[in-house]
Amino acid sequence: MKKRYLTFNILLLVYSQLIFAQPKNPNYDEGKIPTYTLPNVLESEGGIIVNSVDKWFNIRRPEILKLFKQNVYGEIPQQDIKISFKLQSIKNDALNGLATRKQVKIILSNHDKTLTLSVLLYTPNSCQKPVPAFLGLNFIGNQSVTNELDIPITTNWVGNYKKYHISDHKAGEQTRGCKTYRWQIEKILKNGYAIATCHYGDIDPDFDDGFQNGIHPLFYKEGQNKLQSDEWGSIGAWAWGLSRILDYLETDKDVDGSRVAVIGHSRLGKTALWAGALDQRFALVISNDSGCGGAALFRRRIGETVEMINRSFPHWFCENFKNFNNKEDKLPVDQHMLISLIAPRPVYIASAEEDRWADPKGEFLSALNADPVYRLLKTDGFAVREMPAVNYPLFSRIGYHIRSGKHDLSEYDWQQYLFFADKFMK
Ligand code: GTR
Repeated sequence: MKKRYLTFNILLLVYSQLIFAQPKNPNYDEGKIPTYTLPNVLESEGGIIVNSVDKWFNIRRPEILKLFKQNVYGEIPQQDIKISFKLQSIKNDALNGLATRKQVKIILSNHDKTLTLSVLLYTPNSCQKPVPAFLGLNFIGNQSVTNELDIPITTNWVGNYKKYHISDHKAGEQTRGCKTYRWQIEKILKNGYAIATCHYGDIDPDFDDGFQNGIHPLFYKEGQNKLQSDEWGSIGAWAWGLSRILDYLETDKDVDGSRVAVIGHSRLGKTALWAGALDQRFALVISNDSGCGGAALFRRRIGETVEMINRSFPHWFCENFKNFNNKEDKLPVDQHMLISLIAPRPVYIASAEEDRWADPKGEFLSALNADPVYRLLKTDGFAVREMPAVNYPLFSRIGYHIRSGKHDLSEYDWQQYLFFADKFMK
C-alpha cells in the first residue's frame, strides 16, 4: 500500500514537472498581438534625426550595430587569431565535368588551441573566372549536399535526425546526399556561380555546453572559462565563421571575392543576416525562413518569441538577450534594424506560407520597415507596401517572396535567388 502511494506521488511530481516545462502555447492570432511601436531606424538614441548618408554611416549604423552586439547576438572578441588555408584536394572534372571541386581546410589557432573548418567549393568549368559565388553553412556536413562519394563524412557533432539514422550526433553513410535538394548545386553552377559550404558544427556544435567546445574557447583569456554576458553565442560564432570562409574565398583565383552572396536557412538564415550586418564585404544577403532572431519582428510576439527561443536554445544569443524574455518592448532594436545594417547592399527575405512559427508577416514587415534606410541610401528599397500574394516574388533592392509550402529551402527558393543574384551580381 505504502509503495503504491509513493509511486503515485512520484508520477504526480514527474507529470507536474512536465507540465511546467512545456513552453507556453504560441500565439498565432493577429488579433492578440499587443500594440507596439518599433524603434525609429532613422533617429539616434540621442534624438538625432538621420537624414543623410553621412549621418547614417557615421552615427546611426554604428550605434545600431553596437546595440545588436550588446543585447542580441553578442560582441565578437577583438583578438587577432592565426588563420591559414590548406588545399586538401582538387578535382577538375567533378559532377561529370561541370565543375572544379576543391576541399579546403581553414585552420584557426590561438594560444594552444586549434579549430579546423572544412570547406567544400565548386566552381563552374564553363565560365570565365573569377565568378560570383554563394556561400552558406550546412546542417549535417559537406557530404550531405552532394551525391559525390569521395567527400569525407563529417566526424564533428551533428544534430540527431531519425530520418537520416543519426541518434548519437554522428553522421553516417546514410547522410550522403541527403540534402542535395536544398543546395541545387548543378543549377547554381550552370547559372555561372560558384557555391561554397561548410558544416556549421565545425565552427560551433549546436548545443549548450557552456561554450567549452567550438570556436569560443580559442578566444578565452588566461583563466577565463566562460563567456561574459555581452559576448557572442553560437549565432555570432557561425556568422564569424562565414567571414573566415570569405577570407579564404578572397584568395581563391576562381572566385570573385567582391561578389559573394551569403545565404542561410532557418537558424542559419538568422546567421546569414547577422554575418551580412557584421561584414560589409558580403555583396548580397539571403535569409530563407529565418524567423525569430532572423527577419521576423520580435515585437509581434507571434509564433516563436524571445522567451521561447532563449529557453529552447540558450546558447544562440548572448546572455543579455535573456533580459528581454517577455519584455520585447524594452529591446532597443527590432529586426527591421538588422535588415537596415545590410543597406545599401541587396538583401532577399523569403518566407513560406505554412511556416507560421517563423511569422511570415513579421518577416515582411521587417523588410518594409527597413525601406527608409535603403531609400536614404539612394536605392529603390522595397517595392511594395502590402504583402504580395503567395508565389509572387519581388526583385527590388530588398527582394522578397512568400512561397507556398513548409519551412524548408526549396528549388523554387533557389530559382528566385539566382534571378536576384543575376540582377545585382552580374
Ligand atoms: C526551430 C527554431 C527556429 C528555427 C529552426 C531551425 O526549432 O525554433 O528558430 O531556427 O529551429 O533552425 O530549423
